[in-house]
Amino acid sequence: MTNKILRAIFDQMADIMEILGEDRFRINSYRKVARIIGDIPTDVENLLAEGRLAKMPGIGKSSLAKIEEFVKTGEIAVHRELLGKIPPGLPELLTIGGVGPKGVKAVYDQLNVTSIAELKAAIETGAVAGLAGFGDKKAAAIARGIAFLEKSTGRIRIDQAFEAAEIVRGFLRDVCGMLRIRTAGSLRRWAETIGDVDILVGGVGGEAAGGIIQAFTNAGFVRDVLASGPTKGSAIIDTGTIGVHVDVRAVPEESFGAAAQYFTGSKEHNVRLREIAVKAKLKLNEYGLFKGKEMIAGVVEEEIYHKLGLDYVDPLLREDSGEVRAARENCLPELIQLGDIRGDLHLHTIASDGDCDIPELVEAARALGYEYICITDHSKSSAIANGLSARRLAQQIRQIRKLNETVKGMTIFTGCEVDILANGKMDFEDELLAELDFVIASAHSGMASPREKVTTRTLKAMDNPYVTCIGHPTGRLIGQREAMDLDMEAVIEHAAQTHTALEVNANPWRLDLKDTHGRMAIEAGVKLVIGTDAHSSDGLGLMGFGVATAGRGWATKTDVLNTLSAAKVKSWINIKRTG
Ligand code: DGT
Ligand code: CA
Ligand code: CA
Ligand code: ZN
Repeated sequence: MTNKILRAIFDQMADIMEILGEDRFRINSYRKVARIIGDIPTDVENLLAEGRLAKMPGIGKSSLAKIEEFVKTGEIAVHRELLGKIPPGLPELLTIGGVGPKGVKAVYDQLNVTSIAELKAAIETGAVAGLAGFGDKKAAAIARGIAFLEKSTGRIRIDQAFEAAEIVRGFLRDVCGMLRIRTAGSLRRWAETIGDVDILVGGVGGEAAGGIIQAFTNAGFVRDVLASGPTKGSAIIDTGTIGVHVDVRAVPEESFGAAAQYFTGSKEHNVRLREIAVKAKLKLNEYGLFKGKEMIAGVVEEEIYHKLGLDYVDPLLREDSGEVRAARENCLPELIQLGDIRGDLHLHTIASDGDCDIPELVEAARALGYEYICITDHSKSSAIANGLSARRLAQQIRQIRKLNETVKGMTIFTGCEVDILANGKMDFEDELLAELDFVIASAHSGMASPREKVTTRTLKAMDNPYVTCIGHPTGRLIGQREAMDLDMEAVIEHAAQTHTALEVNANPWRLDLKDTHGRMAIEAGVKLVIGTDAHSSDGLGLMGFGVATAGRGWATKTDVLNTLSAAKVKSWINIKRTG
């Protein structure tokens, strides 16, 4: 946790110095320290104690002193001084999508803007657009960023929520010993954003429950206590990067299943269940299912569903979108599982903007038990991502073919994440695309264009016989950038017609297609591809987010291309190519 806090502090010092127009060299060295600390897997405190931190390249004497100071005192004096030099509202401006330290410096220096409210006002008067290097387009983009921020306040990404839940669960495991601990709420349903994290501790009542709640609210990671009672505690915990609202509830053993059911929600799903209970002259609440005074279910969640005449409903489906009826009629889908995935078809290497080479990705895939991977670096128009030229891609294809001769137990498909250009054409000629096993077509620019334009461009990309799949179809970045205004029905219909798969991008920033769109696609008979879009070997581990998102869209194994064997994936691709 120290690593993350330090990383954030060094980054913030660099930001503030940039706003203050200080020495570029020092700013860069702080950024570098931030990156190094953020990347090392070992706790900085240990490295420091063992004297290893001092030997790391990029960590100079003065940075080392600051890190030591933080470990000893919990803060860095220079950091506090820097914060004192700027108005308190400025750091918040940096959280607006598309506004960096340079932008903050400009509006602060030239318009004396010191808060988001003032920035909004300055955009409305046209003052921001009038600044050198800004203009109407940039001002409008900032306004959108602010609107987005205001709308999304309070909800966090699922990976952030998981991280918070892990911190609290680890702590509770230590405090509670053998007791049962379960995550509930939207996190257990793998919702794409999380309002707060709900955790249940089972098997405790009376004073023991109060003790557990108290231990939680007194824990070192707690920043603010919102409520603390005999069975429930609410607190904002510090994950090192953000504050996360976590609710912990202690429930007696005989009610553990009922509490899990109740607090997993969704509220709408629970309303449906209670209706069924009422019709059967039963009572359902967080303590159990009751017939008169007699409790007929409560210890295990499954039993509650069964006693209501329902099949057990996977938490992923508990959104009141037809699952209760399907549970009554024994026709719930058999959801895709992580273990069904046989390969990852969206991976970047050092050839474009990734951190690993192909052999490293092969090893990471092997560790996950995969049978194949596909290398999909960026194409030439993605210049900021160091996209490959046609020549470099041709070279990579040769390299992969050679590797396939020596690598055992893994098929490496040749591929590319090719930009869809503004006119819907692909960033490479068909002849080159024909050399690839698997082609992802993705839009990386012009995402704020009108509906008609973004839709037409996507449809046109699917007309290309070599395009296997549309990557992150809407281009959204959760909490940061709106989805493209795609006509999703048209996109899905065209995907079905052209035998083009649609990606469920597993990166928790994207989850794109999202659950409801995935379900529309499946109903139209469109194949999904779940890809991690990994830029490092760790990135392959994100697959679970994609599988859960597809599952929330009612996906079964057969709906997803990369549950097939390598040979079958290949023949599926060839259906479109041979027309
Ligand atoms: P979130 O936190 O906004 O991402 O969504 P949830 O679903 O985690 O909602 P939360 O934390 O307010 O409550 C957790 C679960 O507890 C919720 O899914 C269902 C249950 N619950 C809470 N309040 C009520 C209520 O007033 N009525 C019913 N039926 N269920 C409730
Ligand atoms: Ca919640
Ligand atoms: Ca809650
Ligand atoms: Zn990608």
